[in-house]
Amino acid sequence: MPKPSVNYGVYLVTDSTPAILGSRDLCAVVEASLRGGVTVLQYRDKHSSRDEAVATARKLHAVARRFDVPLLINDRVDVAVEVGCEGVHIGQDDMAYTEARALLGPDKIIGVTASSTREALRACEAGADYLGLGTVFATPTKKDAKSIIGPGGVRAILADLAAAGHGAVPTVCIGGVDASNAGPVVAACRAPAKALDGVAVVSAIVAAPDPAVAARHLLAKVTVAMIPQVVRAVAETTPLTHNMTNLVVQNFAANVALCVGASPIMANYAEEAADLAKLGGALVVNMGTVTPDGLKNYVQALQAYNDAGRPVVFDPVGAGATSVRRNAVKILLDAGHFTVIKGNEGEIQTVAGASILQRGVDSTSSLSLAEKARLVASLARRLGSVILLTGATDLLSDGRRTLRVDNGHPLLAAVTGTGCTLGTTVSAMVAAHAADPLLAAVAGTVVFGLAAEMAAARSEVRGPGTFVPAFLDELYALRKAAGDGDFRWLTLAK
Ligand code: 3NM
Ligand code: MG
Repeated sequence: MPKPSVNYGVYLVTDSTPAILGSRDLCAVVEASLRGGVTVLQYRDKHSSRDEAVATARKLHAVARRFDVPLLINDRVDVAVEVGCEGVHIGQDDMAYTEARALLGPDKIIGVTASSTREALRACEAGADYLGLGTVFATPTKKDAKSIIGPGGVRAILADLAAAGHGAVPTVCIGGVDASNAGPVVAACRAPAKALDGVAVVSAIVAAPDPAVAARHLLAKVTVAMIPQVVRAVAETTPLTHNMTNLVVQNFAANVALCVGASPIMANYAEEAADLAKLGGALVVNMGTVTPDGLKNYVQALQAYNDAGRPVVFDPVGAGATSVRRNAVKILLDAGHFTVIKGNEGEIQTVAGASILQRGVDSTSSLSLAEKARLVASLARRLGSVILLTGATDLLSDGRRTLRVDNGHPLLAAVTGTGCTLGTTVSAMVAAHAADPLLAAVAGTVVFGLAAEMAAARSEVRGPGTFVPAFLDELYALRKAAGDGDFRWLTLAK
């Protein structure tokens, strides 16, 4: 079995002591946190007997597997071996990395705590799969913490790792992080060439009155704080966005792609797709103005990008408007896999199999926010895609993590093709940050909505006509700011 790929975004470390856990059941707390969006789990228990630890670890492993989240064990390598979970986390005073690796074999994850550049480099050279950097802030959870290094200390280690060629080793920070400071901490821990991959917390979730809500808040803060990394990756890599899109928006979509820093190609002839898919970009299949020929081309291009392992964004424009389009959705869903599916409520309901009748391509809304959240999460699980349901509030889910975005402006709805160009924007982000398509889709959605808000606020913008050029300018300005390492604009995000 290959090493599982891990999303380090919201990393929960457990604590079974009464001071943190109270009288609650650890498995119940962990299950709630997983519902809230925890992405990786570490069982940390310094007090239980070996038998108790093995029994608890087995239970936690069963819970974590239901959420497809890896379980790591703190320190007690023998427990991890016995339980057969995904790996361990070792501190500087625990078993040596090489010994742990010998016991676990090559396919398990081994994370190492580091408080200094020296410790971090040594762990990377030994082959650590990720690093836990800290202690960031003094915390009652770990009273014997040796060194409080602050965000500045974390940033310095990250810079040194990048300079030493270890920029690809994932990192989280730990110690005193919670939803109230996670955003600023992630921002402050960013070195020019290396950012954090997530934050690790104990009490922010385990001691919270509602661990699911706490995890959801933390996930939202961490995700927003990681958006600049994605925007910057687009600015730095200029990914190809191959649009097979409708004839209404081709010019607008190409300009939006350029403004966000991508390289657009508007190629509707699928014979080109196999060559284009090799260029490291992403494909947009936008089925507005669909024709029989067009549909055949979408299928062929989708399969070419699937074969190349490159992302595909599906925009089922007007999916519920006609039987032709409903049928096209079925054909496309059967033909291959989409990384992201983006649509308004009627379109997403149609993708989910509901037979609703949309009036043209317009958006209508009948579901509550909670119903929309359930719809995107269940559809995401079923299709293995990120679902982005657009509206005044946008909802996004990869089936495990569900997030809302409230950026945007009513003028977006007064201009044709803005929804389609959001699909193009998302494709650029997913191309540049394929490792986490949900984060990439959130980044595209936030940047798009933020640019609209900033454009609408400009004095020369009096309506849809003056909005469009201002919107393009603001998208361009956001990308330039991210490329220059100026992330202050994110404080504008709601
Ligand atoms: N390790 P809280 S700090 C388990 O610095 C642990 O290596 C640390 O708890 C380190 O999120 C810590 O409640 C406790 O502050 C973090
Ligand atoms: Mg330890």
